[in-house]
This record gives sequence, structure tokens and C-alpha cells, in this order.
Amino acid sequence: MAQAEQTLREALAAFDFGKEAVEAVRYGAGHINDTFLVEGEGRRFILQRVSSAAFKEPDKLMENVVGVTEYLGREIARQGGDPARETLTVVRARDGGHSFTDSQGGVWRVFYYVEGTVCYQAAETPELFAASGRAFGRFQRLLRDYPAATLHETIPRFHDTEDRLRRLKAAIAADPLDRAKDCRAEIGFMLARESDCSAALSALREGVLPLRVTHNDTKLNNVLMDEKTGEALCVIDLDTVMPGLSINDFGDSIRFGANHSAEDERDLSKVNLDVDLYRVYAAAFLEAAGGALTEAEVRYLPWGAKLMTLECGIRFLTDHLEGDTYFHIDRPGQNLDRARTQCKLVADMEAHWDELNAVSEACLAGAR
Ligand code: ADP
Ligand code: GN1
Ligand code: MG
Repeated sequence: MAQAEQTLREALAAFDFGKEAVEAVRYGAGHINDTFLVEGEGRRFILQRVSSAAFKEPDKLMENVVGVTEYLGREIARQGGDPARETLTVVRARDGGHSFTDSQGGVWRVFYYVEGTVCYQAAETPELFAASGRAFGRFQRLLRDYPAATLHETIPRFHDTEDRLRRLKAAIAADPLDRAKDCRAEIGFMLARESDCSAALSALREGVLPLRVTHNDTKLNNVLMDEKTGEALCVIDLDTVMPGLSINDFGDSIRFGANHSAEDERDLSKVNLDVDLYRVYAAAFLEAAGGALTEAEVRYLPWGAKLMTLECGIRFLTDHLEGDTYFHIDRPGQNLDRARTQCKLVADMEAHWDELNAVSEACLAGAR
């Protein structure tokens, strides 16, 4: 797909920002959509071109986003909160639709910018990380009774780790850019964990883990923190809200946040799991989920962390081999660097496996 800038003007004209000649600037650190900040009359907006590489059915995606944000808005209001700040609000296009399709087939949508918030790229303090845990735990609880059957699967097999490994194997076999030779260690690391890829899926198939409505992309930078209170305010990036596993929502947060390095850090000596951050997040997530999780889910939390990290590494490596068509990159080799940090974190989780399981047991004991 062409640069979003090529049709940005068309998109700007399709929505009413309250004044003529609005400007848009690239915004945020998401890997998937093209995000712009728009200065409208008296308020700001987020304008996004939905990734066509990630999302094949953007209309269905928008149906999910509208359904979920409206539902959350009602629940938040019922509990005395402020829906305008605590969830996203979709702004309709001039033609009344929830999105606009440009002359090249790109799909654009607009949200109100949630003012007075900060979006962090790293868990700078344990308190901050705990706050994000409360936000995602609360998200789980708020959506507990959401009619799951009405949700479209926006990315088929999104957290199907077995399928992700199959796709990695296909990319290794095809190796269109002759890159596999430089990733032998990472490939070996991932293929050696083939049986692990089935751990959560087997538990789901056997009825040990339940399917729930989950966020599926619970990175720290997918929650906005209140600038004044430091508390988590608004869970964003709702494109992958689908039926899924609670342990994956837990695990993806751990993958990204329970360490002190960037996702693409090249010095792997800096990439280490911080078990204290893991502990702090687990307690906050479970408390805010308000008993929504079963004992089996709590016991599988370490698997959620390990599998989301392994799976994300598999996805980064697959994208590197396929020519970086899915995750945005700013420099060559970035997806390989990302894959390497994920391998390092998985190895660290394995090294601390008993401690991670002890966290679950302590949480269960505390809840009794
Ligand atoms: P991606 O799928 O590419 O990650 P996101 O929806 O997460 O896209 O948006 C990218 C970034 O834009 C976020 O990490 C956040 O910094 C910012 N952002 C998105 N929506 C809003 C909003 N409504 N208000 C304030 N910031 C936002
Ligand atoms: C993407 O959209 P963003 O940047 O919040 C990706 C996640 C990955 C993450 C890795 C729809 O998240 O699955 O875990 O990058 N989102 C999608 O940083 O594929
Ligand atoms: Mg995001």
C-alpha cells in the first residue's frame, strides 16, 4: 500500500474537524496503523489509516470498534465514570459513516484525542506498570458480559501460536530475500519450542481455559495514563478485541512491560525479565479483573507471558524473512532485532519459571 500521505488530504476532507485547512502530523509509536494528530477547532483528533496488511475486512473491524466503545461507554457511565475520557469515541465522517475509504482503497477513521493523558513506551516505575495492569484487568471485567458472538474475527488465528510457527516455517522454506542464513540461532530457538506453542491451545481445546472477550494487544502504549493522577485512564487500540484467552492479555503486557529495554534493543545484555514488575502487574491485573479469572487461568499466567513473547518473536522473525510487510520499521533489520529481544525474554522466563508459578500461587492464596 502507498504512503498514507498520498491520500491524507482526501481523508482530512472527509471528516468535519470544525475548521478549514486543518493540518495533520504523524503521531505515536504504533507498529500497525498510520496515525496522525489533527488540530481541529477547539479540540484535537486522532486520524488513522487502518493497516490493510493487518486487517482484511475494515468494515467489520469498525463494527467491532463501534460496538465495543459504545458498550464500554454505557458501562463506564453506569459505574459513575466519564465515557468521554475512559474509552475511545469514534467520530463519524461527513457522510455519516464510521470510516472513509479513499481513492486507493485505504480506510480511515477518527477518534477524539483523549486530552490530559500520557502514553508511555516503557514501564518507568512499578506504579505505572501496576496502573496499566489495573486498566487491562478492568477492561476484562467491563466486557465480561459482552455478546462475544457479535464480534468479528478481525485477524483470523491472531493468537494461534501453532499456526504462527507453521507460518514461520513456510517463510523459512520460501526465504524470498535470502535472510534465513543470518537468523539461524533465532530460528533454532523457536523451532526447539514447537511443543510449547500448543500449551495454551491444548488447555483451551480441553476446556481447561475458557474463551473470553479479550483485547489481544495489551502493550503499555495501548493504554493512556492520566497526566495528573498517574492512574490508567483509557484502553485504546481496540482493533483486535475478539474472543481470546485472558492469559494472553496478561502475557502480552508482561512481554512488553516487565523489562527495562526497548522492544528493538540491540544490546541483549540490557534485555532482562524483571520478576518484580511481573509480580506487581499480576497482582494489579487480577485485582482489577475482580475475580473474573478462574484458578486455572491464574495458574496459566506464566504460560501467557511466555507464549505471547515467543509468538511475537515468531511473528517479528516471519516478517523479517518476508520483507517487513506487516510491522512498521524505521531501519533495516529492526524486525530481526525485535525477534532477538523476544528470544532473550523467553529464555529469561524459562530461567525464572518456578518464581513465575509462585506468583500465581501467591495470588491464589491471597484471594482465598
Ligand atoms: P497501532 O495499531 O498502530 O498501534 P494505536 O491505535 O495504538 O495504533 O495508536 C497509535 C498511538 O496513537 C497510541 O500508542 C497513542 O500514543 C496514540 N493514540 C491513539 N488513539 C489515541 C487517542 N484517542 N487519544 C490520544 N492518543 C491516541
Ligand atoms: C502490534 O498495533 P500495535 O503496535 O499496538 C501488533 C501486536 C504486537 C505488537 C508488537 C494488530 O501492536 O500484535 O504484539 O505490535 N498488533 C497487531 O509490538 O498485529
Ligand atoms: Mg497500538
